[in-house]
Amino acid sequence: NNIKLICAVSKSKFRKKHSKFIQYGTAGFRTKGEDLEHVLFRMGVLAVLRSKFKKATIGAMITASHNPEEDNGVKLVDPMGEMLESSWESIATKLANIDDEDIETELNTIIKQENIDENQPANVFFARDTRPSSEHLANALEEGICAAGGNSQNFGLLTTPQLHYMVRCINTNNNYGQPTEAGYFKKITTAFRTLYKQENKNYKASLVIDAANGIGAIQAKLLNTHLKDLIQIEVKNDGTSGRLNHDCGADYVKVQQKSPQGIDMEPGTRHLSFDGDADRIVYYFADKDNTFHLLDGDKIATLVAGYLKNLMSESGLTLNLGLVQTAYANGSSTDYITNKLQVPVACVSTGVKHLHHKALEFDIGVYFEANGHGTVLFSDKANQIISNATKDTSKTEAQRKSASCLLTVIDLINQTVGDAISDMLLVELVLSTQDWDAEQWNQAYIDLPNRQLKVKVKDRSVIQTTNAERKTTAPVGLQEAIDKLVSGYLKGRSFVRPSGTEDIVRVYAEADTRANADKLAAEVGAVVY
Ligand code: NG1
Ligand code: ZN
Repeated sequence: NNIKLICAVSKSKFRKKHSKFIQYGTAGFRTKGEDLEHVLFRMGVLAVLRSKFKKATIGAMITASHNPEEDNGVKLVDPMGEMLESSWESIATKLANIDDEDIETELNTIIKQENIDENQPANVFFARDTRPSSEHLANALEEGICAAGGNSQNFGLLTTPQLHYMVRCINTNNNYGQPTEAGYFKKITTAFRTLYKQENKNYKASLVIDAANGIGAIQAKLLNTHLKDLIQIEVKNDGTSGRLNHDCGADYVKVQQKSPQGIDMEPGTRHLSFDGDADRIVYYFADKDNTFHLLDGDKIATLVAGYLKNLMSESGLTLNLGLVQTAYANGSSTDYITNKLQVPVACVSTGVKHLHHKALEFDIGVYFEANGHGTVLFSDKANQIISNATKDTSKTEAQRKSASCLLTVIDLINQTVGDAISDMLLVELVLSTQDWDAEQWNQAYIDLPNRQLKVKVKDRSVIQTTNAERKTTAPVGLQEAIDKLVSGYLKGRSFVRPSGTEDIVRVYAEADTRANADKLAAEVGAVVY
């Protein structure tokens, strides 16, 4: 049977070569690429079991996102393109860490506990980013799938959100789109072409992408072939010389608050950075005095929510639109959403799955992490109401037209997960519609100066948090110490939390001035340490 074969292949080719514990965290497994071979084999096996369990195609993406080039990772994708259900995260962690000898027993336990029908066919879609270790790890995954008796399709090099899209397509009988690279581009570029406004005064149809020397470069260049008559896209840090994520990419630009290496900022031009697997995006520009301005996930979320709210009102529709953020959202953005946009805003714990989950509570849920990971979710009800409105003869023609526009916007958005390419087209669509340049977009609100720090501690798990990570409950006295420091600053806010992806504690602080934000962050960092 399959389990005997799995154990035989595991013993002969994919033995566990180290005893480092590795956990399926918020972004799957993530560590040094060289430590992952047996994990990938085992995840191939687990993906097959998950596929049998769900009676659907499961995805597996090999990437470590914005981590350094020598790292790698893998995450499983559930049938609708969403992240793996949390209850299976611990199953994955256990299977990845047990000794070679215990695999047989463990697999039998999973099959029994989850009541998996072994005769059910299984199918796994997988893809990888451009890291040097990714191809080898993809082979290990494929051998796991194969040994477990599953079918698979290897998509080669894709962005993370593209793989999520493929999985959703296949499991919805291609109603969501064709599960191919060409199908992906066809869906989003057709929608974009329908809506994009070409004649503009302020908005200029050109932009420069920092592709973090990753997979985003390949895909952005492909996008370019579809849209070159509409918009001029220049791809920098395209992997031909620099190292992946090294002094570039969305995480670098967001945290350092400066332009990446390899980009000469021309005042006024819209620049943007993807991360290593192109599920995050941030914009930035230099003003006429050459001052750097960041347009991060918060600015994207507010731009998009404002646009959708307008379209809804122009269509004469009252749907429940909401925005989801984390504690890292700039205080000014939250004020703006609440007081100016008058859209309800929710705050949840860090990690896309929390945001995604919360956004499902709205008819239209916009979610973005400040770091640029986000998307928009349309409920079935919203889809139906918008679609009906396009044909509703009791509405004016203008209202029906706005409803059609809204319906097309849905096709532009990758609802499975944050997608740098799709988010970029959405931003470009909104800016072209408003005829705004970067400066006008930026004027919506002024970010409070803020600072993020990483603090190395002996055991980060001693820090426990509550209230969407905005307060600590342990160790004793820490929160009181932070409160005391914060009270000394105008517009001060600060929180600390253990990272889910790195062995560090993150400190965040904002205050009225740059110097004060830096000072508050340093002071809070010192009490954590
Ligand atoms: P951690 O390391 O838990 O802070 C980081 C990001 C998350 C999310 C995950 C997954 C920040 C502050 N944190 O998590 O938002 O993107 O990585 O990639 O940006
Ligand atoms: Zn990423």
